[in-house]
Amino acid sequence: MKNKLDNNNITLAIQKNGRLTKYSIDLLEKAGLVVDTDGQKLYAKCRNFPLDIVFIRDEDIPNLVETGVVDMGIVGRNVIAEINALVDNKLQLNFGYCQLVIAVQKESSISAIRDLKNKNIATSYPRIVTQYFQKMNIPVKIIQLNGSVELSPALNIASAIADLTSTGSTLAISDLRVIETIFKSQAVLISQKVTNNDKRQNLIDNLIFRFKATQNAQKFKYIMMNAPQEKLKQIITIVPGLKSPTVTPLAAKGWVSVQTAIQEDVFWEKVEKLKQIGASGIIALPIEKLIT
Ligand code: PRT
Repeated sequence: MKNKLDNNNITLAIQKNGRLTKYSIDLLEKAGLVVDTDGQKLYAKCRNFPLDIVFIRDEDIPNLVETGVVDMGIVGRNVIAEINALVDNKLQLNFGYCQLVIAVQKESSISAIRDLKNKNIATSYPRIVTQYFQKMNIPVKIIQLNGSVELSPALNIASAIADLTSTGSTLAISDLRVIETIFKSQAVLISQKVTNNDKRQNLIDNLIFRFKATQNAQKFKYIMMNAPQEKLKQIITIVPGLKSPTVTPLAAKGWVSVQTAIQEDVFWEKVEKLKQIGASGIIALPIEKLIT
């Protein structure tokens, strides 16, 4: 694999086959990077940026980044914390959200963390869980399992589990109930702590800049509307835009067209207000990139 990569290119490791794979590729595409894969999905080349992508199991990514075998990686925060990898967390990526929770059987008498004193806890995350219970000053016995952790209370292997959850359906199906959330995670972009190569560092910074512009764009919509000119002041207060809205007169007397950026999370609330004061013909468009 290595000799197929171009040494002048920076390398990004993403999960080979799992929950983060599609989101990671989507992120590259949204940032305008055209990726040619060899079909075997071991590595891919970017056609319009000096970037090679390698597809790897997610638990191997932090070490490869830490040791400089690859320049960057996309991986869950949970994996970095469990491995205790010394890497730079460059960007939260807003996907791969999950939580590491302590759960017990629904009918268990255990209701709080302190009830787990001297009990067995099954988990695939022994480091994070050990640290948590040490911090809480509660002695427990950690049973490390690499799969099917949710079955361990029913099999009498453990009184509780510490496992990742996103929708909660696996816990529900296994008749387990959450008593505590001990770690929150999402996918992050990581790079080596120190790079002595300025050229590579420039490329890394450039790539991060593109990802940020893509993320910013997703937080906003571009909005256009017709409005009575006399309401313009009120409209600017509701949707001030990045600096201020673009305002152009309409052929219809006393009317203007207002164009501006609006934050996605307050979109409906603001549109309601705009309608109430007389704005009409409101059109909202996605923004592809936003450089602030
Ligand atoms: O296969 P590979 O070695 O690459 O790793 P993997 O098997 O750990 O991969 P994968 O794809 O399962 O997880 C990759 C990353 O996705 C994790 O490291 C987390 O950062 C993130 N993630 C987000 C999750 C979940 N959500 C998640 N729900 N990882 C695992 N789960 C599992 C959980 O362990 C449990 O078995 O999903 C089950 C519970 O899901 P819900 O939806 O029923 O709550």
